[in-house]
Amino acid sequence: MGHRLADTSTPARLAAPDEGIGRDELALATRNHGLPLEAMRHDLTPPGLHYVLTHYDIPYVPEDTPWRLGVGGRVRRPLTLTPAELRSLPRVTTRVTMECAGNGRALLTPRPVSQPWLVEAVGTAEWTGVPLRLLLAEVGVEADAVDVVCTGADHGVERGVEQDYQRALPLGVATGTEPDVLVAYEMNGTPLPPQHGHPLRLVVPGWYGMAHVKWLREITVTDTPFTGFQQTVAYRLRQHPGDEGEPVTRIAPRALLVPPGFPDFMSRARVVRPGAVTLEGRAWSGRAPVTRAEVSTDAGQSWHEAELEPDAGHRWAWRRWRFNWRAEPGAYVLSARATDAEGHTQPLEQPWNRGGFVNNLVQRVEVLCLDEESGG
Ligand SMILES: Nc1nc2c(c(=O)[nH]1)N[C@H]1C(S)=C(S)[C@@H](COP(=O)(O)O)O[C@H]1N2
Ligand SMILES: [Mo]
Repeated sequence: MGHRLADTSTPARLAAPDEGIGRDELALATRNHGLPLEAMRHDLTPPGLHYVLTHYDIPYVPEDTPWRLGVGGRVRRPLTLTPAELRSLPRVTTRVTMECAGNGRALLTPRPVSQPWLVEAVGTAEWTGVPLRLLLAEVGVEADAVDVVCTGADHGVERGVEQDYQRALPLGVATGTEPDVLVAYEMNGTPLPPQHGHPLRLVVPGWYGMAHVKWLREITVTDTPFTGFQQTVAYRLRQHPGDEGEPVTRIAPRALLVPPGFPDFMSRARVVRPGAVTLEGRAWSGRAPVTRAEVSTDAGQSWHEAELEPDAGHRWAWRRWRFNWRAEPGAYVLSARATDAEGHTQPLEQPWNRGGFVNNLVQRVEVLCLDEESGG
């Protein structure tokens, strides 16, 4: 007798054709939260409005908790550092748009059952910390090193596998300078809040959220590719449960609209009055700089060039775009589409995979333009 965890080979579940969001998805959706899209007006997402995703529990780390970051494995001089010691090392601040790889999942058919994001799993912050490459240079990586495994302090069970949250970066990414991967201790100039990884987290500009390990306590250099759950079971693009699948890495391009006008409480559909309506939004890509944003007012049948705000040099952050729309009475579906310097853009057909990852299908925003100039 005794209790056992579920079979470790359980694949993630797909919802049945007419199955609504269930209690398990609701429980995730109330713990984790998205960016209210109107907050995309801010260049930097204000505290508390940045999206949050945590697989297990948020660790309780009061101020007087002695925290140690170990750096070891295939290195010549293993190190243990306190957050205070990290703060005395050279610091870098980078503005980064972070997005969950599962963003857009709940819009897929069939729907993979997991955190049911619509399109709001994104935020932009300035992260301050020590470049990971400096720490790795300090410890002296052995010649046979291949992966840098990052371990968080949170612990849980996922599809039957009990685990610490762990993700690896290839050595070349961990020691790269384009971008600098950071061991961050500040978000927007203040110590990390609990939900964003206090006291230390990894920040990997341009990569989907799963790589940015929060509550970072251990960095381990390995001489074999890391095969942990979050690397080889989760976060892979699979059509069938048995596929090996491609790993999820960098953020695919996406543009979103700041919702125009005002909302209907229940449907969230938008209402505008006839006349000039300035549409605005954000566009980003972790693969190459965004070079183009387009807008459609007819559900993606025709596209118009939007004006991208001047490049302010924040390569890893979203860019604002604007478009002047002349709204006439009627019902519309508004969309926006980003293209980056490598020509990656967004599809009009859903890019489906079993995990519901990297779904950058163009957004659809239903808008009703009223008949008269003034409402009642
Ligand atoms: N230790 C730990 N790090 C983690 C996670 C986690 O559950 N545990 N979730 C990851 C995922 S899937 C995402 S999308 C981002 C979310 O970061 P945020 O909550 O700061 O926005 O954190 C990543 N880092
Ligand atoms: Mo995520």
